[in-house]
Amino acid sequence: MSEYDTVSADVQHEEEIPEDHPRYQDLITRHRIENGVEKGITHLQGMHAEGRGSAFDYLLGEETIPSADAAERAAAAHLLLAEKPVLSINGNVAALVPGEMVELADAVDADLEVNLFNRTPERIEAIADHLREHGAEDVKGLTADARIPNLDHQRAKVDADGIYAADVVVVPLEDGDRAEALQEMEKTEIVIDLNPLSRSPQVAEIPIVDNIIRAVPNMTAHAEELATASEAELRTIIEEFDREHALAAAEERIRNGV
Ligand code: PTJ
Repeated sequence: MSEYDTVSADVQHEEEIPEDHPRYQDLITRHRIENGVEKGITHLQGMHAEGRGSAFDYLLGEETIPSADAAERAAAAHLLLAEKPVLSINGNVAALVPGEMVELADAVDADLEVNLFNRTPERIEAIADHLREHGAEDVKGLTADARIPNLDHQRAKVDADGIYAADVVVVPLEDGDRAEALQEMEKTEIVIDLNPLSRSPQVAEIPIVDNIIRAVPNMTAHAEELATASEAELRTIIEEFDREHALAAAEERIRNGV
Protein backbone atom coordinates (compact mmCIF):
# COMPACT_ATOMS: atom_id res chain seq x y z
CA MET A 1 0.00 0.00 0.00
CA SER A 2 1.48 3.39 -0.94
CA GLU A 3 1.35 6.34 1.43
CA TYR A 4 -1.10 8.00 -0.98
CA ASP A 5 -3.67 5.31 -0.37
CA THR A 6 -4.10 6.93 3.02
CA VAL A 7 -5.74 10.03 1.43
CA SER A 8 -9.38 9.56 2.31
CA ALA A 9 -11.91 9.77 -0.49
CA ASP A 10 -13.98 11.84 1.91
CA VAL A 11 -11.61 14.74 2.60
CA GLN A 12 -13.22 17.39 4.83
CA HIS A 13 -10.57 20.11 4.42
CA GLU A 14 -8.24 20.54 1.48
CA GLU A 15 -5.28 20.82 3.89
CA GLU A 16 -5.71 17.05 4.38
CA ILE A 17 -4.51 16.46 0.81
CA PRO A 18 -0.66 16.17 0.82
CA GLU A 19 0.95 18.70 -1.52
CA ASP A 20 3.37 16.08 -2.86
CA HIS A 21 0.54 13.77 -3.94
CA PRO A 22 0.98 13.06 -7.68
CA ARG A 23 -2.68 14.01 -8.30
CA TYR A 24 -2.63 16.95 -5.85
CA GLN A 25 -4.14 19.60 -8.13
CA ASP A 26 -6.83 17.27 -9.41
CA LEU A 27 -7.78 16.22 -5.86
CA ILE A 28 -7.97 19.86 -4.74
CA THR A 29 -10.16 20.69 -7.72
CA ARG A 30 -12.54 17.78 -7.07
CA HIS A 31 -12.72 18.68 -3.40
CA ARG A 32 -13.61 22.32 -4.16
CA ILE A 33 -16.34 21.29 -6.60
CA GLU A 34 -17.82 18.83 -4.07
CA ASN A 35 -17.76 21.56 -1.43
CA GLY A 36 -19.41 23.94 -3.88
CA VAL A 37 -22.25 21.48 -4.47
CA GLU A 38 -22.70 20.98 -0.71
CA LYS A 39 -22.85 24.77 -0.15
CA GLY A 40 -25.43 25.28 -2.92
CA ILE A 41 -22.94 27.23 -5.05
CA THR A 42 -22.17 24.68 -7.73
CA HIS A 43 -24.84 22.83 -9.73
CA LEU A 44 -24.60 19.01 -9.88
CA GLN A 45 -23.92 19.40 -13.60
CA GLY A 46 -20.77 21.23 -12.56
CA MET A 47 -19.33 17.86 -11.54
CA HIS A 48 -19.69 16.59 -15.12
CA ALA A 49 -18.08 19.77 -16.40
CA GLU A 50 -15.23 19.28 -13.95
CA GLY A 51 -14.73 15.65 -15.02
CA ARG A 52 -14.48 16.72 -18.66
CA GLY A 53 -12.04 19.48 -17.80
CA SER A 54 -9.93 17.14 -15.69
CA ALA A 55 -9.54 14.67 -18.59
CA PHE A 56 -8.37 17.44 -20.94
CA ASP A 57 -5.99 18.77 -18.29
CA TYR A 58 -4.48 15.30 -17.85
CA LEU A 59 -3.79 15.16 -21.59
CA LEU A 60 -2.36 18.70 -21.56
CA GLY A 61 0.14 17.57 -18.92
CA GLU A 62 -1.51 19.62 -16.14
CA GLU A 63 0.64 22.63 -16.94
CA THR A 64 0.27 26.02 -18.57
CA ILE A 65 1.62 25.47 -22.06
CA PRO A 66 3.49 28.42 -23.69
CA SER A 67 0.58 29.33 -26.01
CA ALA A 68 -1.75 29.50 -22.98
CA ASP A 69 0.70 31.76 -21.17
CA ALA A 70 0.74 34.04 -24.23
CA ALA A 71 -3.08 34.04 -24.21
CA GLU A 72 -3.12 34.92 -20.49
CA ARG A 73 -0.73 37.84 -21.14
CA ALA A 74 -2.85 39.09 -24.08
CA ALA A 75 -5.96 38.73 -21.89
CA ALA A 76 -4.32 40.85 -19.19
CA ALA A 77 -3.45 43.49 -21.82
CA HIS A 78 -7.07 43.54 -23.07
CA LEU A 79 -8.42 43.88 -19.54
CA LEU A 80 -6.03 46.76 -18.74
CA LEU A 81 -7.06 48.60 -21.92
CA ALA A 82 -10.78 47.99 -21.42
CA GLU A 83 -13.21 50.77 -20.56
CA LYS A 84 -15.58 48.41 -18.76
CA PRO A 85 -14.24 44.91 -18.16
CA VAL A 86 -16.46 42.30 -16.49
CA LEU A 87 -15.54 38.83 -15.16
CA SER A 88 -18.44 36.38 -15.44
CA ILE A 89 -18.86 33.92 -12.57
CA ASN A 90 -20.74 30.61 -12.64
CA GLY A 91 -21.03 27.89 -10.00
CA ASN A 92 -17.80 26.12 -10.96
CA VAL A 93 -15.77 29.32 -11.11
CA ALA A 94 -17.07 30.42 -7.70
CA ALA A 95 -16.13 27.07 -6.15
CA LEU A 96 -12.70 26.81 -7.75
CA VAL A 97 -11.21 30.32 -7.73
CA PRO A 98 -13.31 32.81 -5.72
CA GLY A 99 -10.43 34.73 -4.13
CA GLU A 100 -8.36 34.56 -7.31
CA MET A 101 -11.21 36.13 -9.35
CA VAL A 102 -11.50 38.93 -6.77
CA GLU A 103 -7.73 39.54 -7.05
CA LEU A 104 -7.90 39.63 -10.86
CA ALA A 105 -10.84 42.04 -10.72
CA ASP A 106 -8.83 44.30 -8.38
CA ALA A 107 -5.72 44.14 -10.59
CA VAL A 108 -7.57 45.26 -13.75
CA ASP A 109 -10.38 47.27 -12.16
CA ALA A 110 -13.12 44.94 -13.42
CA ASP A 111 -16.57 44.09 -12.13
CA LEU A 112 -17.60 40.59 -11.05
CA GLU A 113 -20.99 39.40 -12.31
CA VAL A 114 -22.77 36.16 -11.44
CA ASN A 115 -24.28 34.60 -14.56
CA LEU A 116 -25.75 31.11 -14.38
CA PHE A 117 -27.06 28.49 -16.74
CA ASN A 118 -29.09 26.86 -13.96
CA ARG A 119 -30.23 30.15 -12.47
CA THR A 120 -32.12 30.23 -9.16
CA PRO A 121 -32.33 33.13 -6.70
CA GLU A 122 -30.81 30.88 -3.99
CA ARG A 123 -27.73 30.03 -6.05
CA ILE A 124 -27.23 33.63 -7.17
CA GLU A 125 -27.32 34.79 -3.53
CA ALA A 126 -25.07 31.95 -2.32
CA ILE A 127 -22.46 32.73 -4.97
CA ALA A 128 -22.59 36.49 -4.30
CA ASP A 129 -22.14 35.80 -0.56
CA HIS A 130 -19.26 33.43 -1.26
CA LEU A 131 -17.51 36.06 -3.39
CA ARG A 132 -18.05 38.68 -0.67
CA GLU A 133 -16.53 36.27 1.88
CA HIS A 134 -13.49 36.21 -0.41
CA GLY A 135 -13.17 39.98 -0.50
CA ALA A 136 -15.52 41.15 -3.27
CA GLU A 137 -17.12 44.51 -2.49
CA ASP A 138 -19.61 44.80 -5.31
CA VAL A 139 -21.11 41.74 -7.00
CA LYS A 140 -23.29 42.21 -10.06
CA GLY A 141 -25.82 39.82 -11.60
CA LEU A 142 -28.53 40.12 -8.95
CA THR A 143 -30.50 42.87 -10.68
CA ALA A 144 -30.62 41.15 -14.09
CA ASP A 145 -32.36 44.11 -15.68
CA ALA A 146 -31.10 43.51 -19.22
CA ARG A 147 -31.07 40.63 -21.71
CA ILE A 148 -28.44 39.40 -24.15
CA PRO A 149 -30.26 39.42 -27.51
CA ASN A 150 -30.84 36.15 -29.40
CA LEU A 151 -30.40 33.92 -26.37
CA ASP A 152 -33.46 32.23 -24.96
CA HIS A 153 -32.18 30.71 -21.72
CA GLN A 154 -31.24 31.91 -18.25
CA ARG A 155 -27.72 32.95 -19.24
CA ALA A 156 -29.31 35.81 -21.19
CA LYS A 157 -30.15 37.57 -17.90
CA VAL A 158 -27.49 40.21 -17.19
CA ASP A 159 -27.11 43.54 -15.43
CA ALA A 160 -27.60 46.61 -17.61
CA ASP A 161 -24.55 48.24 -16.01
CA GLY A 162 -22.58 44.95 -16.00
CA ILE A 163 -22.10 42.42 -18.80
CA TYR A 164 -24.65 44.21 -20.99
CA ALA A 165 -22.54 47.38 -21.05
CA ALA A 166 -19.11 45.70 -20.91
CA ASP A 167 -16.57 46.04 -23.71
CA VAL A 168 -14.40 43.11 -22.53
CA VAL A 169 -15.88 40.01 -20.85
CA VAL A 170 -14.06 37.05 -19.29
CA VAL A 171 -16.14 33.93 -19.88
CA PRO A 172 -14.81 30.88 -18.03
CA LEU A 173 -15.99 27.28 -18.10
CA GLU A 174 -19.02 27.24 -20.29
CA ASP A 175 -19.54 25.65 -23.65
CA GLY A 176 -22.44 27.48 -25.07
CA ASP A 177 -24.26 29.87 -27.23
CA ARG A 178 -23.78 32.80 -24.83
CA ALA A 179 -20.24 33.15 -26.18
CA GLU A 180 -21.65 33.44 -29.71
CA ALA A 181 -24.35 35.89 -28.60
CA LEU A 182 -21.75 38.08 -26.84
CA GLN A 183 -19.70 38.07 -30.05
CA GLU A 184 -22.74 39.37 -31.91
CA MET A 185 -22.86 42.22 -29.37
CA GLU A 186 -19.27 42.96 -30.50
CA LYS A 187 -17.73 42.42 -27.11
CA THR A 188 -14.16 41.25 -26.78
CA GLU A 189 -14.33 37.80 -25.24
CA ILE A 190 -11.67 36.10 -23.19
CA VAL A 191 -12.64 32.44 -22.71
CA ILE A 192 -11.01 30.00 -20.28
CA ASP A 193 -11.75 26.40 -21.26
CA LEU A 194 -9.62 23.26 -21.20
CA ASN A 195 -11.33 21.94 -24.35
CA PRO A 196 -9.98 23.81 -27.39
CA LEU A 197 -12.78 22.38 -29.55
CA SER A 198 -15.53 23.78 -27.35
CA ARG A 199 -17.66 26.47 -29.01
CA SER A 200 -16.67 29.21 -26.57
CA PRO A 201 -12.89 29.15 -27.20
CA GLN A 202 -13.60 28.68 -30.91
CA VAL A 203 -15.36 32.07 -31.09
CA ALA A 204 -13.28 33.94 -28.49
CA GLU A 205 -10.85 36.66 -29.43
CA ILE A 206 -8.60 35.30 -26.67
CA PRO A 207 -9.06 31.54 -26.08
CA ILE A 208 -7.18 30.39 -22.97
CA VAL A 209 -6.81 26.60 -22.98
CA ASP A 210 -5.65 26.09 -19.40
CA ASN A 211 -7.05 25.05 -16.04
CA ILE A 212 -8.76 28.04 -14.45
CA ILE A 213 -6.84 27.25 -11.25
CA ARG A 214 -3.59 28.13 -13.06
CA ALA A 215 -4.98 30.61 -15.59
CA VAL A 216 -6.47 33.22 -13.29
CA PRO A 217 -3.44 33.76 -10.97
CA ASN A 218 -1.24 33.91 -14.06
CA MET A 219 -3.49 36.56 -15.67
CA THR A 220 -3.25 38.58 -12.45
CA ALA A 221 0.55 38.24 -12.39
CA HIS A 222 0.72 39.47 -16.01
CA ALA A 223 -1.67 42.34 -15.24
CA GLU A 224 0.43 43.44 -12.26
CA GLU A 225 3.60 43.30 -14.32
CA LEU A 226 1.96 45.27 -17.16
CA ALA A 227 0.31 47.83 -14.87
CA THR A 228 2.76 50.58 -15.93
CA ALA A 229 3.01 49.53 -19.60
CA SER A 230 2.04 52.10 -22.21
CA GLU A 231 -1.05 51.73 -24.37
CA ALA A 232 1.22 51.05 -27.35
CA GLU A 233 2.98 48.22 -25.51
CA LEU A 234 -0.35 46.65 -24.51
CA ARG A 235 -1.63 46.90 -28.09
CA THR A 236 1.54 45.23 -29.39
CA ILE A 237 1.04 42.28 -27.00
CA ILE A 238 -2.53 41.88 -28.27
CA GLU A 239 -1.52 42.16 -31.93
CA GLU A 240 1.26 39.61 -31.54
CA PHE A 241 -1.10 37.04 -29.99
CA ASP A 242 -2.22 34.48 -32.57
CA ARG A 243 -5.53 32.84 -31.55
CA GLU A 244 -5.43 30.23 -34.33
CA HIS A 245 -1.97 29.16 -33.24
CA ALA A 246 -3.07 28.99 -29.58
CA LEU A 247 -6.03 26.72 -30.41
CA ALA A 248 -3.93 24.52 -32.71
CA ALA A 249 -1.06 24.23 -30.19
CA ALA A 250 -3.44 23.13 -27.44
CA GLU A 251 -5.12 20.56 -29.69
CA GLU A 252 -1.73 19.24 -30.79
CA ARG A 253 -0.64 18.84 -27.16
CA ILE A 254 -3.86 17.02 -26.26
CA ARG A 255 -3.90 14.72 -29.30
CA ASN A 256 -0.20 14.00 -29.72
CA GLY A 257 1.48 15.15 -26.51
CA VAL A 258 3.66 17.56 -28.52
O1 PTJ B 1 -23.18 27.20 -12.59
P1 PTJ B 1 -24.04 27.09 -13.83
O2 PTJ B 1 -25.47 26.82 -13.51
O3 PTJ B 1 -23.90 28.31 -14.71
O4 PTJ B 1 -23.51 25.84 -14.68
C1 PTJ B 1 -22.15 25.79 -15.01
C2 PTJ B 1 -21.77 24.55 -15.83
C3 PTJ B 1 -20.23 24.40 -15.76
C4 PTJ B 1 -22.41 23.31 -15.26
C5 PTJ B 1 -22.19 24.77 -17.28
O5 PTJ B 1 -21.59 25.97 -17.72
C6 PTJ B 1 -21.79 23.63 -18.18
O6 PTJ B 1 -22.51 22.65 -18.28
O7 PTJ B 1 -20.64 23.78 -18.81
P2 PTJ B 1 -20.10 22.72 -19.91
O8 PTJ B 1 -20.93 22.77 -21.12
O9 PTJ B 1 -19.87 21.39 -19.24
O10 PTJ B 1 -18.71 23.34 -20.25
C7 PTJ B 1 -17.71 23.51 -19.29
C8 PTJ B 1 -16.37 23.58 -20.02
O11 PTJ B 1 -15.39 23.96 -19.06
C9 PTJ B 1 -15.94 22.24 -20.64
O12 PTJ B 1 -15.46 22.46 -21.96
C10 PTJ B 1 -14.79 21.77 -19.72
O13 PTJ B 1 -13.79 21.09 -20.45
C11 PTJ B 1 -14.26 23.10 -19.18
N1 PTJ B 1 -13.68 22.99 -17.84
C12 PTJ B 1 -14.11 22.25 -16.79
N2 PTJ B 1 -13.33 22.44 -15.71
C13 PTJ B 1 -12.39 23.33 -16.07
C14 PTJ B 1 -12.60 23.70 -17.44
N3 PTJ B 1 -11.83 24.59 -18.07
C15 PTJ B 1 -10.83 25.16 -17.36
N4 PTJ B 1 -10.55 24.86 -16.05
C16 PTJ B 1 -11.30 23.95 -15.38
N5 PTJ B 1 -11.02 23.65 -14.11
